[in-house]
Formats: sequence, C-alpha cells, structure tokens
Amino acid sequence: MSTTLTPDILDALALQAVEVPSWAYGNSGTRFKVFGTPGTPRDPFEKIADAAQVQRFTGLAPRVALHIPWDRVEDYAALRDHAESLGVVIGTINSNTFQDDDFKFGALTHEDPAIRQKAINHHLECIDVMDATGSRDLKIWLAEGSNYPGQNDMRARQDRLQDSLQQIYDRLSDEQRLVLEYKFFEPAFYHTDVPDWGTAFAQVSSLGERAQVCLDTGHHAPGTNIEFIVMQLLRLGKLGAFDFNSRFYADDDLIVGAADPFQLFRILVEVVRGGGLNHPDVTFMLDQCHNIEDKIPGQIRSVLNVQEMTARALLLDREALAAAQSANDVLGANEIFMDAFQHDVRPALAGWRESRGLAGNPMAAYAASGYQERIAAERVGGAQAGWGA
Ligand code: LRH
Ligand code: MN
Ligand code: MN
Repeated sequence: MSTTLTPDILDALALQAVEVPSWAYGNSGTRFKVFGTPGTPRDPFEKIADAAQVQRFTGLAPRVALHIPWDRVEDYAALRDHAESLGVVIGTINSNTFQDDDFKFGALTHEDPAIRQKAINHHLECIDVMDATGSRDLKIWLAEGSNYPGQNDMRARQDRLQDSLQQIYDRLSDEQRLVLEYKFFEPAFYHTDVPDWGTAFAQVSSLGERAQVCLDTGHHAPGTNIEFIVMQLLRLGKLGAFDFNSRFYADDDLIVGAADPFQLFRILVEVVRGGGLNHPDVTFMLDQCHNIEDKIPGQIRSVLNVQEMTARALLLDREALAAAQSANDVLGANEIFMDAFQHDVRPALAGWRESRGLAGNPMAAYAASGYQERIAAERVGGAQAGWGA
C-alpha cells in the first residue's frame, strides 16, 4: 500500500463534490423538542449563505439541495443568482408530501384521484423550480404506507405509484433526472410503499434511463450490508444519489462517519470500485440535521469526514487485494483492506487544502472567522428546518 496520497489520489479528490441540504441549517429536533440555535437562518437566502460558508472553508461543497415547500420563494431566479454570487449552485430539489393533511393516507399512491393528482402537481411544481434554478435532480421520498395489516391493498398502491411516477418522469427535460429514495419504515410502521432498494429499483427501471435510486444510509434495518447494495446498484447502473448521514438506532440523521466510520469506508470502497467516485451521475448528498450542535461546523465536519474516508478508500491497494482474493488468502485480503482503513490521511489532506489556498484546519478557520458570532447577533427568530415552516 502506498503510505501517502499520490498525485493520482489527490487529483481524484480534487473532483469530489458533496451536496449540502438547506434543512441542515435550520433548527431541528426530535418529536420531543426542537431547540433554537442563535443565528439560525430566517429564509432560504440565509440558508444558502450559511451553506456557502461550508464551501468557502472546505472547497468540497459547491451545491445546495432545496426542499419544497420549505424553501419556497417568490423568485427562484433571484435565489439562483444569490447562490451563484456566493460561489455555490442549487442542487437537488426534494419534494415533500409528508406535511399536508390531504396526504394522511397516501399521496402518489392515494386511492382518491383528486388527492393523487394534487401530489403529482406538487412534483410538477418542483420540476418548475428545477427549470428556474438549473437543478438537475428531483428527489422523491414518500412517507406513504400503512400501520396495520389489512389496512390497505399494497399491490394496488404499487400500481398507482407507478402511474404517478410515470406522469412526473414524463415532465422532466432530457437533462433532468428523477431519484427515488427508499426507507424501510417511518412514518408508516407496518408497510411502506417504497421500503427497500429492490422496490425503488423496480419502480425506476420501468420509468426510463434518467430514473435512478437514492440510497440514504440511515434508511436500512440495523445490520444491513449497505455496501452490498451500493455495489449492486452501481453494477446495474441505477445508483443516482446518496443521502449520507449516520445512525445508532433508527433514521438518526447524525453526522456522516460519526457513528460508524468503518461502514462509510466500506461504502466508499464500493463507490470507487464501481466507478462512482467523481462520476457525475452519482450525487453525494448529505441528509442530516444538527439538533444540538452548531450547524455550519456540523456540516464542515461532515464533508471532511466524507473526504477523509474517500482518501482512505482510494489508498486501498486493489492489485494486492485482487491477488489475495484470487489466492483465497482470507486473512491477507482482510489485512490489505484494513491497512487502508487504518491509514491516517488527515495530515496529507491538510496539506492538500493548503496547496489550494484553503485553511489546513477548516473547523478552526471557521471558528476564528467570526461568522457564527455575526449571524447570532444579526438574525433574530430563525426558522425550523421546515417542520414548522
Ligand atoms: C426521510 C428523508 C428524506 C427527506 C428528508 C428530510 O427520512 O431522509 O430524504 O426528504 O429525510
Ligand atoms: Mn434522505
Ligand atoms: Mn431519512
């Protein structure tokens, strides 16, 4: 194994981009309490300004994802200009059908054609937002399902879902994509209409080439081999996006790489193996909430964690690994794998940053910048991540 980051690895890292979610900058919490944080953005313009700080200090986060209606504004062209003036662009547009009373029993799967049409129309509005902001991806996560056996006809709901998704997909331009996110439970507790990668894969496969699967790392049962799913979706050409976060118990939305750095490493090894790293077709997005920590440094830490594990994944000696695998050298192969994971790349990455005119330690540089104190003083009455907006 190379003991340092070679020029090839540094070049690969230079192309890495992690998309940050606008909702990470708003206040969030659990169903028990949402804590307010001084300096929380009051509107989407301020969320984008905060996201731009992450890019400013890391050079790794050039795009900001929006959630509609949380980030609904009058003038999307102005929002786009605002983002670009701060050195970032608008990324994925996330739809939201989980906070409207009409959708209590379903949205894209609803039995009532009028309600289903309302849900489809919401997605068409999201595509209008994409047209106005230059966004490429429409991300759909559905909070639909049932709580009790017998409550619903699960098969009829799949059929309605397929029809709804097709109508949405047909409205996309040739440059735009639809990514469908799966989640095994919550808010529905018995059945969920898109619970797993197989269902997402089946649904998007019948739509067309520009329909892909989004893998949120927090959306699997404990113990799931997520890197296997990453491998399979890349193999099938259907991994469109990641929602990165980490979890101890359920969909905790904690800082990526905080709970299980080794899992993040294993995922990124498969991404590199599958040609996904720096591949324009796989969006690396964060989907996190910072309930108790400051949000901007929480996001800076997150993108640094992704970069760190990516660098380790790139250090994996694939030739030696392939040889050990062919020889059925079980322990030898595992040792090669672990060698890459155990390698401390932080000093090399600090040097990488400095060579690009960035601070070696972005966390410290942000803390010293005075930005946090300034927003705390200037902004009064910040908004929730969207749950109350
Ligand atoms: C659902 C989810 C989905 C939503 C986001 C706020 O749990 O992961 O991506 O859009 O959280
Ligand atoms: Mn998600
Ligand atoms: Mn989630």
